[in-house]
Amino acid sequence: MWAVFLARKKDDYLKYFGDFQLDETDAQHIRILLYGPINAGKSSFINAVETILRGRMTAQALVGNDEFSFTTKYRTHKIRKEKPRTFYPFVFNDIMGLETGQRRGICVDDIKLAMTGHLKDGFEFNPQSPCKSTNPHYNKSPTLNDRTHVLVCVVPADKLSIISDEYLTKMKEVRLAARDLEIPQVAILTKIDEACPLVKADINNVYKSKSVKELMEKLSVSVGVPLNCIFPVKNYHSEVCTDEKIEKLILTALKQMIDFGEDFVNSCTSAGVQSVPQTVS
Ligand SMILES: Nc1nc2c(ncn2[C@@H]2O[C@H](COP(=O)(O)OP(=O)(O)OP(=O)(O)O)[C@@H](O)[C@H]2O)c(=O)[nH]1
Ligand SMILES: [Mg+2]
Repeated sequence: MWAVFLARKKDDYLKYFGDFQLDETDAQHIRILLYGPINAGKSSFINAVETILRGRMTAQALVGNDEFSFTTKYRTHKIRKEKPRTFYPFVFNDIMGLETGQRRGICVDDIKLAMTGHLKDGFEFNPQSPCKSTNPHYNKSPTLNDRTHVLVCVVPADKLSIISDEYLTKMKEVRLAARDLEIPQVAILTKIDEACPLVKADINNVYKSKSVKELMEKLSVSVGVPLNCIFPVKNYHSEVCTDEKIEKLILTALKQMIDFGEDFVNSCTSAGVQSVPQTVS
């Protein structure tokens, strides 16, 4: 599978994304929501995609390295195209990270509200309690455009072997809610450079690395995402210039997200799904 995906050239991907348009659907863009433990590389992934598509280093999503989630607000990240005032027809939602323990990290209910389109941009996450319908950032009547079209589980490879059951339970709750909403799911395994010295030395070794393969299998079992929907990536984090080998892994993951999102938006449009369920269990 790897060989097939990665045989594509970076320029082929850039052309594909540059030309990509949604059919006549009830949504103007594909909305991709990233969730996962704190420090997993959610914000960095968004920055990496923007860096690649814009051809220069960017840092739209703020990146941290703390024991608390660095991202505290619900934000939609759009990516500008070369032509002024034009954007790619896909957007990313960045959210606070999950943490273990009660009242720490994002409330799982807020992730469900994000998936159903009930959160407005700028909502400040509060680990103590989820967004209430009286909050000014609560969207009372979300449309297909506001809801999540692809859910991405982001897990760091270097922490996967010590990830606690508590994290997995929270992640399972999100996953089951997404399943009930029929939202397609993808997982990305970040920080593969930190998990395997061979990969750190040369990112091309990702195809040969036994430990990356084992981590992907473990992730598949842990979060219930099929192996062919799990993508190992290394985000830009210490680099000061771009690297095509890193980029191809990220573009491969992005392509899958866009394909899944397009199918979902098309099927919602043909089924006439404009408004969304008010709650998910
Ligand atoms: N080595 C390595 N470091 C990474 C990678 N991705 C992200 N990082 C680093 O990991 C740290 C956390 O990254 P973020 O993107 O802020 O993670 P996050 O999931 O958004 O974290 P919160 O917003 O706090 O939940 C930063 O120091 C990043 O530079 C990666 O693929 N490899
Ligand atoms: Mg973040």
